[in-house]
This record gives sequence, structure tokens and C-alpha cells, in this order.
Amino acid sequence: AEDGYDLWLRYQPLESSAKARYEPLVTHLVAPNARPTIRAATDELQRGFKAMFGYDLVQRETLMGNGAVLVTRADSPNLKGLDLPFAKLGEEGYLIRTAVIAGNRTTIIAGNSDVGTLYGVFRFLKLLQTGQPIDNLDIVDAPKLKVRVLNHWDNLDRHVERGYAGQSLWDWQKLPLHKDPRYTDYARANASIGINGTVLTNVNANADILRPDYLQKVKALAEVFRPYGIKVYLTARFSAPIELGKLKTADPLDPQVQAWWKAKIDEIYSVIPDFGGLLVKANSEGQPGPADYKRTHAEGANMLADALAPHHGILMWRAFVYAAENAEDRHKQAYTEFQPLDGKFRDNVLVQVKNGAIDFQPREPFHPLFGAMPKTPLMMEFQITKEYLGFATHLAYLGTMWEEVLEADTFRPKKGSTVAKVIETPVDAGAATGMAGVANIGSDRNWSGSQFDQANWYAFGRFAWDPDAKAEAIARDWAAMTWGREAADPVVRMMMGSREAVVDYMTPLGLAHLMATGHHYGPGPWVSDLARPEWNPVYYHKADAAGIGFDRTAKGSDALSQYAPEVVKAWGSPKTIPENLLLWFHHLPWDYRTKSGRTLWDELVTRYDAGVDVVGKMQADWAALRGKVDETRWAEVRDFLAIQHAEATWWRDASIAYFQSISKRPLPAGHKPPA
Ligand code: GCW
Repeated sequence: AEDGYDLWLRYQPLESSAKARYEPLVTHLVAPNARPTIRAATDELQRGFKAMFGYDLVQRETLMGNGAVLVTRADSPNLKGLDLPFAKLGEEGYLIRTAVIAGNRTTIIAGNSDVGTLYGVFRFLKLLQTGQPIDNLDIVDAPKLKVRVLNHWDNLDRHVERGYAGQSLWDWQKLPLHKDPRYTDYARANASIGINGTVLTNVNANADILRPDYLQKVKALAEVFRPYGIKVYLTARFSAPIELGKLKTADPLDPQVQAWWKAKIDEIYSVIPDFGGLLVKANSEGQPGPADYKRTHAEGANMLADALAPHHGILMWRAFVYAAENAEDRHKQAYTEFQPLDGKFRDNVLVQVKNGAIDFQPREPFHPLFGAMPKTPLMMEFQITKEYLGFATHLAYLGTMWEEVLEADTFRPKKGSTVAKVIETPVDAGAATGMAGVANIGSDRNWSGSQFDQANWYAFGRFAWDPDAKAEAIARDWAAMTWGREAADPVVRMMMGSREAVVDYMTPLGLAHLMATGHHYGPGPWVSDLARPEWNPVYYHKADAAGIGFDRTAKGSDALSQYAPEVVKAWGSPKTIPENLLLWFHHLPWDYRTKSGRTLWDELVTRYDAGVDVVGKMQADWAALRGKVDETRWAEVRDFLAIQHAEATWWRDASIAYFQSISKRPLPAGHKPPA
């Protein structure tokens, strides 16, 4: 379809030369189809094959001549006697290997489990979609993280918090009897990038999802997702024992409360035996939590973890906390509350930490908790939906942002301990690891609200599979599959510069949180009258006659001291900190000399201009692609880029005008004044 519904699974017809090259290598399929996950895999292979080759791939009981694709598992008798590296694959990995079996040249796709095999089939299809050779394959791949989950911020009334792609996909009213075919397509897309779990409900949602009638609906979704290796998880509102159980308290140390949760969790597992577990937002932004009873996060989390443990369920407990009554720099609060609890959580708890300490800004330094809780599994939380990056209409590829965070060196316990290493390395043998992505998916025909936002969903899956992956390679795969190989180069170029452009036209040089109130769309750096100081943009930029920026060194809020000494040293001086984090940690005079030789004021204006210019270049790149991609999707992107250009200009002009009223400096030569 030309509306984007097919995502990166478009399976465009192959050019005749590619087809001729592949045909002798893919003559028939052999697979034990009775198992649901293998069935899902072969259905996908046949669907993809038919679309790309134009005819059906025949399936046979046994290998018959050259060119078989053998979709199977490690324990298959067909593989006896072959020396294959199954030991390296873990539970969910796969191998794709060209081999000769009983005289037949065969492509083996196999994992230790059926879901590993399914992932292998998607990889094989990607090879075909991106035009790779398949005549001598020896691919071994396995995920580096165990829990790879989407977090839907979906409410039961189908409103999606921070969702820009329509309503929630989950049509609760029609469930459980009607299972929209779209749920299967959702599962296919996720499985194709290795996502193995989904939290169906918003961390801010009420407790109703835990009611028996809703659990039946959840069960129906779990049935659709199961063949694709996707487990369902739910959010648990901490006060559910009061709201649903009619208890007087939700105190985690109260035996009645504990008994209520145990019974509730047993009930969930009786309905959904492979239920994944729970996600909790507690004592954050008004949500109930253990602190309401003077208990710690660990006491709250452990109570739920104990009830989940007999079922092998996990508990994801969010570290996104900051409190109204706390005057400490918001940047510091999560570390202050959580770091002392290191080692106090049960084994089946993962503490879920946002990539940065404030809130999903276009650029943030990595969160100081990474590396600081060596005895506690920490999982990464990225936001795929673009709450602070222009919603769905601004083109911003987040792969570069995630790569930057994952590559950052925490120096804990030593140099080279990147954020990726921290989250990949289990705290004990067998301990959980994971990554969560706040979904950007909704009922819009194109799923993500824009064609290019599909890339962020795709990239999230790839980074959750391999946190050491490279944003550019991911963009290239996505672009080739989504727009065709001919368009890939310019598309990748647009993507790779896009996030930095947003940083530049919204919050350059380490500025943050300058968006308009509540919805966070458009500029609002002047806002200063909100009830809570840390909601006001002026709290973050601290511009005054003397200069601009938030001093988080020892002379200021000292948030910097939460990082390792090497980081403190590098970032403690404006001379050695990367300039893109300058004003995050330092308050500097308007006439401070930046690396370009320009004053800080001039540099700021220059960056705002640069951000707008990059959007103009993206428009030109896109204009040149007319006719090379289908007109429907092309026109949508063109329109969105026009919106982005207008709004980047709005951001720039409003921000410069506001800051100039404080800096009282003239505009640098070369700056184009607003039209
Ligand atoms: O980014 C902020 C959002 C809230 C969100 C909160 C959180 C789900 O503005 O909408 O609530 O973070 O992550 O809990």
C-alpha cells in the first residue's frame, strides 16, 4: 500500500537481475509448520517471497534438490552431523547458513527456539529486500538484551498520552471477541526487529486494566502476539488495592495489601500463563507509591516482585521521579532517591531509567544512574514518540540520539564502561537486562503519525537487540526497505542530520526544556509563572543580564558530582566539556568565547540559524526524490517538511527575540532577520 501501512515490510517486487540471481537459491521451503511460531515465520517468508518474486514459494516435506530454505530449529534431524554454532545463539538468537545437506545446497535458518528461527526468517527477508548476496551465508546473531519492550502510554479510553498517531490500537470495547487483524500486523512488525514484549497501558493509567473483564481482553491480545514471541505486560497503579480491592491502604508492608497483590497476580497468570510482568510509575508526578506510606522504592517494588516471582514474572520500576516538595535540582532527584537503594531490590526487579535525568529532551547527557547501581539491573527507557521534538510533523531520526547516549562512557567501574555496556552486562549470571521504548504507535494508517517516524520504531528495536549498533547502518536498512534502494542515500543523509537540526533550532548548546507549557509543542523559553518552579523554562536556561545556562558544577547545583570523577573532570570546565552540553552544566557570560571564536551570544544565534537551514536542505533533498518514491507518501513528507520549516523558523525567531531582550546584544552579521 502507498499509505505507509506496510512499514518496512513492503517487500517491493525485485528488479529482474536480482530476481535472476536469487531464484536458484530459493526454490522451495521446508519447515515443520505445525508449531505456531514456525507457522508465523513461514507465512511471513511466503508473503514476502510472493510479493518480491511475483509467484508462490512452494513448500515441500523434504529437501528436494538445490535451493531449499530450511526453516527449523537446532533439534531438527535434518541438521544432524552439521557443525553449527548453536551454542552462541542463546534462547532467541539464530543462524543463517548456506550448507550442503544430503547433496542439496540449502539455506538453513534456525535458532535454539522457534522464536529465534522467526527472527532469522525476518533477517533473511531483509537480505532480499536490501539486495544482499545470499549464496554463501554464515550469519550468527543473538540479542544482547533480554527484555526488549514497547511501553504504550495508552489509556483505556484509547487516548494515548504523548501520542501523535491517532488513538490507541487497543480497541477495548471490541475485545476480546473481535481481534482486529491489525494486532497481527503489529506483532509482525515488532518481531521483525526483535521486540519481545509490550506494556499495553499507560504508566499514568488507572487501575481498571487489572479488572477481570479487562484481563480477558488482555488475554485475547496475548494470544495474537504469542506466536510472534511477544509477551504482554501491564502497568500496575500502586493504589490498586484501594481502588479495586476496597482496602484502606496500599502500604506495601501491610499483609492485606500483600495478599491482595498476590491474589491479583495469581489471577493474571491463571488467565495469561506467560504474562511478562508489571511496570510501575510510583511517587512521580502525582502517582501513588510507597513513599505515601514512608516506604522506599525498594520496599514498594519488592512487594510486587515477590508476588510475580513464582510465575517468573518481572517488575519494571521506573526511576523517573521528582517531587513538588523537593527543591533539589530536578536533575539530581532520581539519583538521590535510587542510588542508595542499590542492592536492595529483588532479583526480578529492573529499575527503568530514562536516558537522561530531566525528560526526553532533544539532547541530554546520559543519566548519572547508569553505572552507579552495579548491583541492580538497570534498563534503558527511550522515548520513541517525539514529545519534545516536534511531534509527528518534524522529521527527527532518533537513532543518532540513542547511539550518542549508548556510546557515552560512564567510567563506572572503568574507562570504556559505556551506557551500552552497563545495560548489557547482567549484574549476576542470568540476571535480567532490558530496554524499553515509549511507543509512537497509534491507529493512524501509517502507524506512527508520519512516514519518517516509522524509522524511530524500527531503530528502537534494533538498538534493543544490539545497544552497540550504529544509527547510520540502521537508517540505511530502514531507508532501503521503506523507500527503495534508489532513494536510500538521500534519505539516510536527511535522517542523519535531522536530530541535530532539531537541537539547534529548539535548544542549542546544551539548553533544554524550553518548550511551551503542557503540550510541549513550540517555543516557550519565556514561561516563568507555572506553579512548580521546575516546570518553568526559565528554571532551565537561567538567562540574565550576565549570561545564560544552568550551573550544575560544585559552584551551582552540583548535579555533576553524581557522575564518575573522569566525567566530572571533563565536564567541569567549559573549556573541556563538549560544546553541545555547555549550557547544561555551565552558566556563562554572553561574551564568552566559544570554540568557533564567536561569542556565546553570536554562537547561539548561529546555531538557531543552522538548524533552520538544515530543514531547508532536507526540503531540497526531498524535492529531488519526486518520482523516485510513490507520490502519496512523497507528498505527505513534503507537507510535513514545510510544516517543520515554518516551525523551525518560529522557534528560531521567537527564541532569538526573547533571549535578545535579556542579552541586549546585536544580532551577528549574516543572521537573516525574520521575514
Ligand atoms: O515526559 C513526561 C511526560 C508525561 C509522562 C512522564 C513520565 C507518562 O510529559 O506525559 O507521563 O514524563 O514519563 O512518566
